[in-house]
Amino acid sequence: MTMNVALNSTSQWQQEDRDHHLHPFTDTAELNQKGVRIITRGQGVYLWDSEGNKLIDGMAGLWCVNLGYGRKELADVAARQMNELAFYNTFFQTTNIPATSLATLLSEVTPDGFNRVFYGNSGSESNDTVVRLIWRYWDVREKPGKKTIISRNNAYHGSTLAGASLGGMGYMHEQGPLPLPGFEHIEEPNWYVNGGDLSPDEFGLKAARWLEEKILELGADSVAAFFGEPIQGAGGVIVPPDTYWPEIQRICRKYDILLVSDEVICGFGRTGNWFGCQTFGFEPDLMTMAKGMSSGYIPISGVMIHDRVADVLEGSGEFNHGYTYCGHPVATAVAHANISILRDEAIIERVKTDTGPYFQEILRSFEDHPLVGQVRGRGLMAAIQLVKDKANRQAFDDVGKAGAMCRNHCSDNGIIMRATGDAMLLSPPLVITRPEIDELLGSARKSLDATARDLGMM
Ligand code: PXG
Repeated sequence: MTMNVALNSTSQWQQEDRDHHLHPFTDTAELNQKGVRIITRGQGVYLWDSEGNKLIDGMAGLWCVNLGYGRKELADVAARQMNELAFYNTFFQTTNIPATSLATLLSEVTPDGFNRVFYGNSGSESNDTVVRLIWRYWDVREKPGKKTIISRNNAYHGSTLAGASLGGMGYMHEQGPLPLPGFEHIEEPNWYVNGGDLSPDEFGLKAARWLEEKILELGADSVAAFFGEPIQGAGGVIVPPDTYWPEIQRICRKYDILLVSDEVICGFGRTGNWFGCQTFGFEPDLMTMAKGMSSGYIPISGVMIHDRVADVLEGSGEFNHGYTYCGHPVATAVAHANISILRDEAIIERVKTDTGPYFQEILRSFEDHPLVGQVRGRGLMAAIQLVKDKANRQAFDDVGKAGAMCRNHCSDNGIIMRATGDAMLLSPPLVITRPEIDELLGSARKSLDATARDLGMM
């Protein structure tokens, strides 16, 4: 490899990227024709690109930069830890101080009964770990037939083989053979699309009972766990009705099925509580977390294991699973600093009582817009659903076109909003202030207007 030290312009960096870099979930030919955008700097809720454009990051990177960009404390902690002890493994009866300190802190900020963590490096990896833990759990409980895991259509649980199998994304399964055997799916609790004339609460109960129907179809003796995000993020911020999760929990307990909350997006304050399961009033047996755990400053993830599961596994011999970087000292030190700041600066309380309600209230006012069928969300995550005919909740025929148009207008207006089909998604850093929310949502509204004009709807 040769390094071209003379590289100094956007077009040169784009050429290098074109020649040598394959991007995730990307049509390479299309990107290479267009040229990639190069992000060079971040501070607070703002990003700058290599052309000097300033953007408000309405997506917190990829649902992860909860603390915002440029927190020097985190960089200092990483540098200090790299100098002290850059790496040592946690396999052979050794540990390191940041890994144990973080484990202790996690037991304090997670709901009661969660006292043990198993570390990983990404949400996908930790979801693989959960699958291994669940299979092991039922073997130890001498119910080895309980192996099937149920999750939902349109869920996103990662991109490894287990993650993609747990997920309910048809376009990922198509490039399989996926899902792997033993992964089953039920319909998502999407009231706007499937609720018909039912009230949200009635629909929530109906959607939860699809789980019971599936369990009865498969036989409870074969079902190990149900797996879900409190709010489906990548699927389009699908907020379940309030009746949904308590009923799911009742069904899981009735049939002796483990309940897993994938907190990779909802965890660490996104919905206004530390964890999404607290916002929706349920008590899972296992939780996966990543993203906000380090605010994206460094890769790290974890599985929190409730005492009722951990106590069964403990004393059952060796669990033959682990990654080189489980409990990596630099990653755990940075995560510890991040979580300490979230707690000490009461950032999550502010999302719950101040910025979250303010953000949601302004967004709800967008429902008067000709292009907007529904606004949904909790805390600092939301979706603006674009529709062709709002009176009849009718989607556009060419799904994704309006969303892509709106996303491009957002970029022209200095904000980053992500489009999932025709749902515009928002998930800004949790440190966003009221004036910054005004700026973000003012530009979002302008972008909706421009899209509606393009479509001849305004
Ligand atoms: N669970 C959930 C709920 C996620 O959102 C993962 C697991 C996997 O995490 P890793 O760290 O392995 O990526 C995720 C990731 C999008 C988008 O387009 C969302 C994710 C990843 C990439 C793109 O919204 N979420």
